[in-house]
Amino acid sequence: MASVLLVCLASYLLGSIPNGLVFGKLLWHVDLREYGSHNIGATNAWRTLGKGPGFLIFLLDFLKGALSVGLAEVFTASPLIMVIAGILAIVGHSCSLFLHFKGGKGVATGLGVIAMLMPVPSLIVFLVWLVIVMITKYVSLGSCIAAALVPVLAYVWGYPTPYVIFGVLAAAFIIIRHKSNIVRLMNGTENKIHAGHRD
Ligand code: NKO
Repeated sequence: MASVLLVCLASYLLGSIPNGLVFGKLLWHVDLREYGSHNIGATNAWRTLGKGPGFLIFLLDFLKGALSVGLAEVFTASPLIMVIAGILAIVGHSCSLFLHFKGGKGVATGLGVIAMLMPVPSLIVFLVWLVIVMITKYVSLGSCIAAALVPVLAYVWGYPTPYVIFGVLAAAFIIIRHKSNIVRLMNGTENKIHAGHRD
């Protein structure tokens, strides 16, 4: 029981680490919340600071999700706790303890989570995201469609019900976090991605 509580706490705390904000300020002296989409995620780091910083923030945010599920696997060996740890990492990223419960949109952390929970579907989800982003240049569109695909693939691949439920919850959460992007997409005012542009 103690290990379950510790894993849950660790996952939320790991998720809460605002990599984009911390490293943006530390390495590039830029507060990502003041530029571009004002988001602290990898996309806004790429947009505002450049490709290298964008990739670094993606990697660090991805690791928060992967590590949380990995810790749950090692310390509890319970698929249900792995799923809960994944959700807590995503929620931590978006409702960070260190940012007055604000934060990012949960995409890179979510990919880290599903890479551990369901490796093959996560690869497909990533490839779908990549194709959409390359064709449309809208990262948010890619993220929302990719997220919606997670529960579908979890079901098709025959994963246990908690994984499918996780997929539904994570997709809904991520899409809700993209509310302002969706409004911009519908208005035709969403930013197309290009690297290293501060506006
Ligand atoms: O700044 O509002 P913005 O335009 O930055 O950013 C919108 C964007 C926010 O997300 C990010 C992270 C980008 C990471 C990209 C690689 C991951 C692609 C895989 C997507 C799969 C997500 C499914 C997770 C379900 C749990 O969208």
